[in-house]
Amino acid sequence: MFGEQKVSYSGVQPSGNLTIGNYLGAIRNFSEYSEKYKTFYCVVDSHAITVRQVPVELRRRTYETLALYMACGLDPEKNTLYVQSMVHEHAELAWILNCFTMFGELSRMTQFKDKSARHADNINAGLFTYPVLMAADILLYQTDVVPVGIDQKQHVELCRDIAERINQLYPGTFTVPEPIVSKSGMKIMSLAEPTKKMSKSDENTNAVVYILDDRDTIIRKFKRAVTDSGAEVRFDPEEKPGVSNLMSIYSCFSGKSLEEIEREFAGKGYGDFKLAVGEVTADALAPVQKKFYELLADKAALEAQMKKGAEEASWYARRTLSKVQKKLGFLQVR
Ligand code: ATP
Ligand code: LTN
Repeated sequence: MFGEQKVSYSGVQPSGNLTIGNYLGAIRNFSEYSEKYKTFYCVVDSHAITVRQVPVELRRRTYETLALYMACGLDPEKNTLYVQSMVHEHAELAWILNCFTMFGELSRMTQFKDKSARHADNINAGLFTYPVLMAADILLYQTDVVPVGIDQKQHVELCRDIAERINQLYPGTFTVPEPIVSKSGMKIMSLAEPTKKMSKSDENTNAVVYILDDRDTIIRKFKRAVTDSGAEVRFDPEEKPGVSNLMSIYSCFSGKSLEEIEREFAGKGYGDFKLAVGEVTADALAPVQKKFYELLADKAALEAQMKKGAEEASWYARRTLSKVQKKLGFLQVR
């Protein structure tokens, strides 16, 4: 809550090409709050360097992620869209929150366990304290709701614990945020291993549908998707994880319920179904892609947006940071 206004906040890392998992689980849901909430959506480049990045690619993806936010329907007049490293208060509040976060809490984070297994040669302190920077992002804006995919729920819950701990010591410091996980796009699975999350950092690009894949690629990837034995299009994530994942994707893009989909494909084979999933996905992404390429062609306009977004965000961030510093006993002699 900032004044009378409720706040929605979320972020996406510019660490790879964005997938339909990022789209359905996160970005598509951001605009739901644009009308009634004060909304902040951030390109979290500081989070991205917890795993090694190639500088030219990080730069390119930072532009691309901002352009994708806008192409996915986030109007910069109604939402504050900005880049994390351009607002230095994030790093400053993160340090303070580090001093209120326990080693044991961070050790329990599943993303840390997964990522340190995947990047065993680079288990840096930033990877470990990643959720603290994320808590700083959220708490700086006195956020009420955080729309994320299910994999990020644990981080938002840790953020709540940190906020409550600080509020107990220094009452009224932070709004305690709530994670909002959309039901439909909760967790889109890999097309090759449907028990694993579809992830932009997956090395097998055939397992992942990117928002910017062209129509033929999308249709080919779905055609090749792993399905289950049998031939029945039925939703059963335990017994039929492959088909169920495709049904969720089809449902998200077409707006049809799972029952409607079962009826639509009763008596038809997996081939027809997979083609339909590919077509509906390609149709839904086509306008997003068109808008994206238009926006990306004008770098100067994107940079102007980054500047404007960072100025807007800084105003809010400065107020919270200065409030926290005062409460903690830091001098504010200017
Ligand atoms: P990485 O592969 O680098 O770990 P990622 O694909 O998980 O990245 P993030 O930038 O960490 O992407 O996530 C951005 C947002 O997209 C988060 O809210 C996350 O929960 C959501 N998200 C990511 N993948 C999926 C998925 N497969 N299904 C639903 N939501 C997802
Ligand atoms: N950790 C998140 C990205 C992220 C984020 C945030 C999401 C960074 N800061 C604040 C919501 C709110 C992820 O998607 N991996």
